[in-house]
Amino acid sequence: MMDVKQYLLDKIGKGTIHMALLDPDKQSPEEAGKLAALAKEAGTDAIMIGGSTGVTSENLGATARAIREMSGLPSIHFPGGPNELSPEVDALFFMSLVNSSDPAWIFGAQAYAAPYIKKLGIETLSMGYLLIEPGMKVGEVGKANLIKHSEIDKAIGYAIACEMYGMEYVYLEAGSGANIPVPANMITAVKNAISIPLIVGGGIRTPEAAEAARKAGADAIVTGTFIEECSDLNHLKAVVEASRGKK
Ligand code: 1GP
Repeated sequence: MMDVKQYLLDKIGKGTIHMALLDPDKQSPEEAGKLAALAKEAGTDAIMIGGSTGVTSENLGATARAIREMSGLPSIHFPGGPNELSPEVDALFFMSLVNSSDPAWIFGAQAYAAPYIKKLGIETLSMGYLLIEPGMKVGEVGKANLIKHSEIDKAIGYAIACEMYGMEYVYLEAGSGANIPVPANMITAVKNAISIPLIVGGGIRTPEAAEAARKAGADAIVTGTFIEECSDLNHLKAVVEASRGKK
């Protein structure tokens, strides 16, 4: 069984990594496997699996299996709620939407799912999930008190609190399909305030945006929509390569 935590730490120790997010509701497991293989060829380090709606234990498990068989990359479940779980994934982000206005998204869903996750023996990677404007669908569904681009101190406060709680990662999320990714100055300020790895995602779909997030200090860059829409290996490579390496 794969130790995903160690795998990620080893990779992040060498530079920023790239993770491709696939939504199991948006394509067949076979197509997801093909996309994962393409992403692997482009240099991606891991595949995240998740979506806000339409994810079931069945499509999640079948997608994770196809990713493993067709790309060999680790799959990390990025849950949209407590009712989708599969032992087929290599790890799960055990996450709290820390700036939600609804306790269910902060600790309720987690308390509900935790016994099942334990029973299934899934490796957990604890993560503080912080929603930045515009937040998109996950901002609405998660009832987030979105952090504005000008509210750097607020983002820092949440991130330090996540680290003090013992969380292993902080994720600055602009929301899938965001027209503006998390700004570089916010990434840098948060990165400088914490010593745990910083994940950044939402709205990153060009080499320039990926490079800006990496140079600002992101330890991991997530792209979702872009991977699903990109069939051109060269463009995929350009974004993945701009994401990875020295900060
Ligand atoms: C969403 O941050 C991720 O959770 C990815 O966003 O789909 O905009 O790449 P995009």
